Amino acid sequence: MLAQFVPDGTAPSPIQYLAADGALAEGVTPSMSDDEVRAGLRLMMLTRAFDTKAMSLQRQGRFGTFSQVTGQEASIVGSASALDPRIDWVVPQYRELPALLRQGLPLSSFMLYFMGNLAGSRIPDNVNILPIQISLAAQIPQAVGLAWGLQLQQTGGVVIVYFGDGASSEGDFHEACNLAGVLKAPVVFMLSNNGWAISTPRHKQSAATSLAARAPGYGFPGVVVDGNDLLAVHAVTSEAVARARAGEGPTLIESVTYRMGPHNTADDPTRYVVASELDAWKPLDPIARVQRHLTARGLWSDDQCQVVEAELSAEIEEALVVARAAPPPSASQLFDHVYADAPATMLRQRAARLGVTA
Ligand SMILES: Cc1ncc(C[n+]2csc(CCOP(=O)(O)OP(=O)(O)O)c2C)c(N)n1
Repeated sequence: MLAQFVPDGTAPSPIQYLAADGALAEGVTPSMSDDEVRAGLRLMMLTRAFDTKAMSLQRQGRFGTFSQVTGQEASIVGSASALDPRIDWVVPQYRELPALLRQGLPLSSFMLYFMGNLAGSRIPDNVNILPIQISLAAQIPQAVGLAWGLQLQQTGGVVIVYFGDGASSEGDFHEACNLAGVLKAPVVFMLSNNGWAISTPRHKQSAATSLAARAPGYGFPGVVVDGNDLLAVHAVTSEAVARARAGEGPTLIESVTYRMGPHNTADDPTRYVVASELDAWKPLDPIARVQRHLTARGLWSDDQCQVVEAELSAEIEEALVVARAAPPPSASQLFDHVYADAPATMLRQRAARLGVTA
């Protein structure tokens, strides 16, 4: 597969294992067992169901601004499933819920974050993730620093850092790639090219024909994968993780996928996405593709689908009960953890808010 890594600036066809109808490409051996594929499908379905729930909670005023994953489930689940959560780390942007869950974050914790409860920002011990990052690309140099640390400590761990095509225009991305290449840091750069950065289309984001083609300029390989193909994403990421673990350094994966929903709950994509574009991507839905693949092999059915959907719905409701039972955030939390030594202006604001003297 490494032979397909981009050697120059041309845009190669994305690596694909599963056709849109779910058929496995000839001569291809999946890197996931059937059980792993079923677990991956379940996690993708959970993510899709949660997107619907989160949108409804946001509309009821119970959730803050939330970015849905819809359309990108295979890209995130396929890549995260290539990790060993005991030693590997996930450094997210803000659209990677299933990767956080696979690393061990409870769904209720994730909910608390969007409920504005500080407890949702407390990552449990032994869950190898960094916090959600809203400031675009700021997480990428941090991921390289983390990978460097793991390299120095010789843990054998690998870091995967997620970001979008928009974030890949930031200086932080390029500086991080440069340092990672020099250090041969054990990091996988997972670039989710979902077609849009809010309302900026991919063709206005960069004149480069392939975003993965930037990697050789930093001294490591880049690869383009069909991001709506669970098996292909898993295979490509597994290879990149194996390279990193073996001391061979970083890989840039450009996962070509599509954001099928709004940028977030505050966005209305009908103002800038033509309906025909979304229609063209619908038959490429990553969840339906895996379901078709498993159905053709006698490993999935409509009945099973209904059972799993009911289980996932119950799982989400249970997590919501746990999140709602958490003590509500106190007003003083607004001021905690902002500065080690609070400046006078903030102390005054704190006193005014809490009704005490500064
Ligand atoms: C440094 C910075 N600049 C601008 C923004 C505003 N902003 C939030 S999301 C976004 C688009 C990000 O697109 P992309 O990186 O492709 O990720 P996607 O949301 O499509 O997954 C922008 C411009 C920000 N959060 N941080």
